[in-house]
Amino acid sequence: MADQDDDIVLSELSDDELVLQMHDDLYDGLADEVVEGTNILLERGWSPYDTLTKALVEGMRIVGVDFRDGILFVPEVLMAANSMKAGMSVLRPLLVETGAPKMGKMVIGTVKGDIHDIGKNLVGMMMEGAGFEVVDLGINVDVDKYLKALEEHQPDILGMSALLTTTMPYMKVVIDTMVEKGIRNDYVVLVGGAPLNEAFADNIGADAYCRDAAVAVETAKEWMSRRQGSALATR
Ligand code: B1M
Repeated sequence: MADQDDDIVLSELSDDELVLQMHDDLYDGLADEVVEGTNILLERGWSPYDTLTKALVEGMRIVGVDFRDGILFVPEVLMAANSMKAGMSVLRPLLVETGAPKMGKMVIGTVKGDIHDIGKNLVGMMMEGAGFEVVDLGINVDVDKYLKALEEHQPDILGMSALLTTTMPYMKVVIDTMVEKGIRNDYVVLVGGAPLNEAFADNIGADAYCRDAAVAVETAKEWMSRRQGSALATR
């Protein structure tokens, strides 16, 4: 693969060829090439969102399939993840740059036991791009850390991410603790991550399940306008 890649000049490829090559480069953990491809697509007038979803997220989806099927292993997937992050770092300033007035505040973190952060980071970026202030608690966040952050930052929204079937039940631990402390209804709780679905979100008492970062933004906006509506109604 490396010899073949040495001969490829990314800037000479058509858009479609370049996107496919970026999927390969992401798969092979070639961060510099992924960054170069990302820049080329942007220079050609691609939107940051299309570049993100069609070149990077789709590349990571392919990695996920081969990881599941035992073709790729953790070290290779880590390299792919680092390449994905390298591409995302080019897009980040473009996705978060916004003249929009502040929409609200969100605290977000990946739950305890889980170190997957690419999806969470993407959600954070897109939320910032939509005008939300985002406090990112990182990965492996336990209930105490979530509660401390809620108290300290007083957000409108709590976002939780989980990518493992073994860690998604921890979201319920956090929500149940919020109920026990009488603060559950002070916040909108949005959850996301590949193994979740709407039924799970309902079941654990979250306000909504967000399939992807774009849905997270739309859902957050809807909940903010509902909250503002009910605040006005009670005045
Ligand atoms: Co992991 N891993 N992994 N992994 N990994 C999965 C999740 C897995 C599905 C792979 C597979 O088998 N096909 C599988 C889980 C199986 C299961 O639970 N049923 C798995 C496994 C098993 C593991 C380990 C246990 C492997 C091992 O050690 N044997 C281990 C667990 C470590 C741990 O967390 N304790 C592990 C480790 C790793 C790496 C470290 C190598 C790496 C993570 C690097 C990193 O994140 N920094 C990794 C990766 C990269 C993946 C896959 C391949 C890709 C995840 C990803 O980044 N996707 C993943 C396969 C897959 O998901 N198909 C897999 C791209 C990202 C943009 O999508 O994260 O879904 P996603 O986020 C989306 C939406 O879900 C949503 O919006 C995002 C953007 O659109 N969303 C939210 C996510 N969070 C949200 C929060 C919100 C709203 C929306 O709040 C409001």
